[in-house]
Amino acid sequence: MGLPLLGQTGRPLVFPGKRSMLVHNDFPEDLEAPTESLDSFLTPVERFFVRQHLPRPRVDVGQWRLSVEGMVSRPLTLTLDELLKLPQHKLPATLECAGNGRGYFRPSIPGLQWTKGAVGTAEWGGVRVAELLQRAGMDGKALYASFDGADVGAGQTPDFVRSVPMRKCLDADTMIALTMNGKPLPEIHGAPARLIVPGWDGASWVKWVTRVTVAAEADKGFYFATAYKYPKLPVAPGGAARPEDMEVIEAMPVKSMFTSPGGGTAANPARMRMGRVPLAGFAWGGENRIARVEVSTDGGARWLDATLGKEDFRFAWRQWRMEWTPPGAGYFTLCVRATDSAGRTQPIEAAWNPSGYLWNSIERIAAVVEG
Ligand SMILES: Nc1nc2c(c(=O)[nH]1)N[C@H]1C(S)=C(S)[C@@H](COP(=O)(O)O)O[C@H]1N2
Ligand SMILES: [Mo]
Repeated sequence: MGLPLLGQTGRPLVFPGKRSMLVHNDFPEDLEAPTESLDSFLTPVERFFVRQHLPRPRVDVGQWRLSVEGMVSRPLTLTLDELLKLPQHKLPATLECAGNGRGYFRPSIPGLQWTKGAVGTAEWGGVRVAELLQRAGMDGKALYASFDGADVGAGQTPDFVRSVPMRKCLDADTMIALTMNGKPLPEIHGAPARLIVPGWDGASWVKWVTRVTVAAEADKGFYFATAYKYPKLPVAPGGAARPEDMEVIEAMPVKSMFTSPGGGTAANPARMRMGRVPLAGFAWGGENRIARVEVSTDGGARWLDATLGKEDFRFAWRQWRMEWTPPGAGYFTLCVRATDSAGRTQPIEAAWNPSGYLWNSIERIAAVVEG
């Protein structure tokens, strides 16, 4: 989509630890991974997308504290060292922005024009939220925990606070992560601590967390009460939905992508030589495992099962592969679609919605085989 690559915008761009990302915004940083760089089960930090609404806060880890307050009998204030001494949990999980793919909706929708790379998978390590709530003596009548990060509202942009319903907070895989791919969480991904809400929209994964507030109600601020909502009834493309018909996005839908070949639009098809062509990519299904991935090399007329990768975790994407020998030179439309363990599969065309969330159309890319 003609975005500048890191370092190609004519001025020095310094994004700590990042390499060759598509730059949607440089301040605050919104960076997307080129699809062909997402070729490993765990996404290296240097290729992991970045999304933030507000300028990245400066966090002094010595001064930083995590408080657990609200409907609790023993409010907690923990240092990073204290958190590191609590039982640690580890989990590979896929993180995707609800707006990933917004750039493909027609009519187009204002907001970041993400293509396919606002997604990645890391191994997250840290302390279970349930462990913290239990230590704090949570009131059994609480229905939500709200998570606030060290970033603060700026200008017209309000503070970023997100609530998570108690049933998901108490899930053994919901955690405050202190590590990403085995190393301390990088600053740009929320150091020293961020929330991991496996299978759910990235907006819930609050970075630079400083405060957990246990409550009977959800937060009433913009980022929970208004943003990141999806219409419960279908909306005609370009239409509107009544606010009372909007629901908070929780678990993500089923989706798949190609990482090999990368790119591949009709105007700029992926190019390859005759012979054996490795096709590969990922499929993921929110809170569900991937049951099946099918690939078509003729625009969807005939589908064949892809081979699924050995890494099979409930909340992480599943790699798929297929070797293709093109029947001859020419132009091909390559497609991939996934089905998850709940039997959900991808639509031909993702439902248009006013904020452009949850784009998960059957993936279609263009390839030219040279004779
Ligand atoms: N404190 C804070 N946390 C945040 C955000 C933010 O703006 N502020 N953005 C959220 C959104 S919308 C997404 S998609 C993920 C992106 O996480 P990443 O930058 O580590 O990839 O962070 C989430 N956590
Ligand atoms: Mo997001």
